[in-house]
Amino acid sequence: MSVSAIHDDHHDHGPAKGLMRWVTTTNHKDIGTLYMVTSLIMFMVGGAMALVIRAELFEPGMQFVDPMFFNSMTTLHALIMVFGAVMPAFAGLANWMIPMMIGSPDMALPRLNNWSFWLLPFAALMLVSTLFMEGGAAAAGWTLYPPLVLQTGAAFPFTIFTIHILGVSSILAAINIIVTILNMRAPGMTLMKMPLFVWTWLITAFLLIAIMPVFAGAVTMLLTDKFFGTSFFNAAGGGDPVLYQHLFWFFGHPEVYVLILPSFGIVSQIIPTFSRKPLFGYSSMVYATASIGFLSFIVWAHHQYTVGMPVEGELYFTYATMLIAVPTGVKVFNWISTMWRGAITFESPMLWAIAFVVLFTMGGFTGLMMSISPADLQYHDTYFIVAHFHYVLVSGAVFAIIGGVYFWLPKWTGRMYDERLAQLHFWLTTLSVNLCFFPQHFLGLAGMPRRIPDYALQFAEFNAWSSVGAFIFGFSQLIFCYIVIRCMSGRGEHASGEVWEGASEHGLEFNLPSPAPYHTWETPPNVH
Ligand code: CU1
Repeated sequence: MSVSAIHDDHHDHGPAKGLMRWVTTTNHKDIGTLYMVTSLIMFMVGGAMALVIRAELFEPGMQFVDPMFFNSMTTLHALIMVFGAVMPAFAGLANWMIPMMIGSPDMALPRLNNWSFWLLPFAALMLVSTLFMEGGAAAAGWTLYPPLVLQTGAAFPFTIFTIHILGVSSILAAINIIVTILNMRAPGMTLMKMPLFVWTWLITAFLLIAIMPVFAGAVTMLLTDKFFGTSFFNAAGGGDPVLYQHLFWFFGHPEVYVLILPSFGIVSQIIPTFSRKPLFGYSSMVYATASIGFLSFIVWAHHQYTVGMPVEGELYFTYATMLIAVPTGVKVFNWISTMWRGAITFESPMLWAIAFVVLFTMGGFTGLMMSISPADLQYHDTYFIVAHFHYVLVSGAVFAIIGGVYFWLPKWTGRMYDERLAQLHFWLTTLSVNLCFFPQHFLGLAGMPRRIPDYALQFAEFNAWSSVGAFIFGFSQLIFCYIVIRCMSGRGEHASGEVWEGASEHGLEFNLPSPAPYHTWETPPNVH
């Protein structure tokens, strides 16, 4: 093809318009937006399911739903929040921010990028559609343990197919992120100059590539046990259901770090900006993230203390798990040291970041309690576990994501969000998240099991408080939706080119060589 033919071809078609622009886009900012919007929608869908759960648990007895539907809600709430809300939000932030943070014109593999996004909404739709299949969703909890999961109905193979598609999507995105970071950095952008968000995502991407195939393998073994006569997890055929737990948690424990490491990165961008100081202990942050990533692979059986493993195993997994508190502590101290004697201001992104540090640390402490195997016999499968992981994932991961959205939304949309509404959103959310999840610690310690639609009378009061908190939390997010939609639809004050001016030389841009494309927020001209 001659040069003029290429030119003519370009001239005839031009860039796609309307819906086709979004379907065919290979632009990292468009794909980032698609991921973020999908994440917000799934956050609201998964949140609605949480409210069904909390409505049923508002008082003892069965009021609104039958037990099987309740089980479907707990299962789908978890799968949707993990795979449909939090992971896509991180992928969206990665798409928007990583190329600009490392001075690259786009992701390294733009068409693969399009494909890894578009797998997601279809997988998410199929997952939600299992609710309407005969027998309801595969209601065995998000961990899909056999033998229970093998008793679920028509939804079972569809749920597994959904997991395969989500896994392919995650692996492709992870490959793209690694290739981009390793090959597309601007001259002078050495690895140890990269903003922390880029570092945390690089390590997260390696975790994803290592664990998703394990999960895919484990659920495929479930599938063959049910439909092709194998007995991997069937004791009657020489298998062992505990084998599934080992496979699942070899995936599942690193997976929870996939859900938190990018949050560490976001918070490490926000805190220096609003403290007007460089991040304290940059290299120790990088090594701490890498240590957490490594340790996440060798602690999985702390989820299985009650299966009757040898005492040596319990000791090993207890000590190995406790070791993770060391690099995590390094991070928390680094964030505090960054704020120490800084000229701190409390705009919304900073409020979310500070709340993250406080509340995530509390979730970390309860995690430390659960790591002690003899004590865990008491906590196992109780609401204490539910309280723990919601502190880590809601006031941890979700808070960091929301903080990141407030931090970067003005840069993405060119509009400043409404700071007063955003402060209202922050305080309503922070108070209600604690009202919702703090009493669940007491419920768990008093012996209330998780994943049940009804409970004994003595648990009534804390459950009522928890449900009130959940509803305030849920409805407060409508404020967030309004704020985001307002900026996206081009209403509100114009944001300046240097949104967090004064702060910015010391914040996220402190490492960029100049002139950095990041400052202008324009896609460099060679892209389109
Ligand atoms: Cu774990």
